[in-house]
Amino acid sequence: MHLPKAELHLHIEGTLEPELAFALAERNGVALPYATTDELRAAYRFDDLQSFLDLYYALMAVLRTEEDFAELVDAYLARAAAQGVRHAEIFFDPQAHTARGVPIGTVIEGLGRALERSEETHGVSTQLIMCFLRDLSAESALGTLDAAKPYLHRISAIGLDSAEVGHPPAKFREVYEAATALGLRKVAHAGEEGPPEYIREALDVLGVERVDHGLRCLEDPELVERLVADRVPLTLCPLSNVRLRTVDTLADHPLPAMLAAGLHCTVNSDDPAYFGGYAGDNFDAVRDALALDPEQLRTLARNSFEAAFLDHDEERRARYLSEVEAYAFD
Ligand code: ES4
Ligand code: ZN
Repeated sequence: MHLPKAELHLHIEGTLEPELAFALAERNGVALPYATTDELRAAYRFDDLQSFLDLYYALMAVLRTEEDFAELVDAYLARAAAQGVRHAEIFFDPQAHTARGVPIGTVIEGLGRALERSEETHGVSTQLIMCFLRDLSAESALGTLDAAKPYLHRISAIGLDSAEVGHPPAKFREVYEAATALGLRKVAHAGEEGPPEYIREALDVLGVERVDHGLRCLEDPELVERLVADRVPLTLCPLSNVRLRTVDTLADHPLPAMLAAGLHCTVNSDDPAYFGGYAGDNFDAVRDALALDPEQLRTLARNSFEAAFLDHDEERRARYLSEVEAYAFD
């Protein structure tokens, strides 16, 4: 729980807890199809990625103003800091907001306002990763990238998320080329529900530097060999995999086998308000269900800082890494 760690796979919209959702709904005059927070929580039972996404997009309707986005970030950072997170690279889904008539500037300035005081307020360094919804068109993604141009100083990377199957990475080749030209780093969700081929495409066609999830690489031994050889970080999300039924139970999660294979695994929370826990909760859960020993946990924490986009601040990375090495498990 308190082991220093970097969170590298976190959708800020997925940190919207029922209590905040109801408070924002009231403040903004948005009607929710649930009477109480308990009733809403009871709806958090998912069959697959799409059944989750349906609720995730519906509940975002309560996010309308800069202040809403800033409050969302502040609430997340407080929880993350309490669970040992020292650095967070945070996804957001601009198209999920602009489609509802919320301007992209409202989203980014609201998030940015809370993020710029995060080190001071929470002791967490942060970056922002702008994700494109892969079930929308490449043109929509290009338009979003264009609309984000006045705010690029706040954004370090782009990502690709939402419904994976049927929307292969190659669909977004042009978008990733344009982002590269703008000096942005690149990640993408691949191999969560989609086949190993999507992971190859994300690497070969999009040039991603980390793979978000990447779980299904295990079906392709040659791909595993390549990911190990190239030390490509995978941002795994164990509790998410259980809730979205990618794995049957946490005890069945292949994380130990992936570590043993030499894959550069990290443990993250994905959508913690929906999936039963934040970064530290994910660490505790895999420790308990998979009997990970302290050195395996330390490796996961070390991996998270090694995979972080901290190339412009290697001193900071070294400081975080030395905190990991100095950590005493009790
Ligand atoms: C997501 Cl778990 C997951 N997968 C793909 N897209 C997402 N957006 C938010 N959570
Ligand atoms: Zn995700």
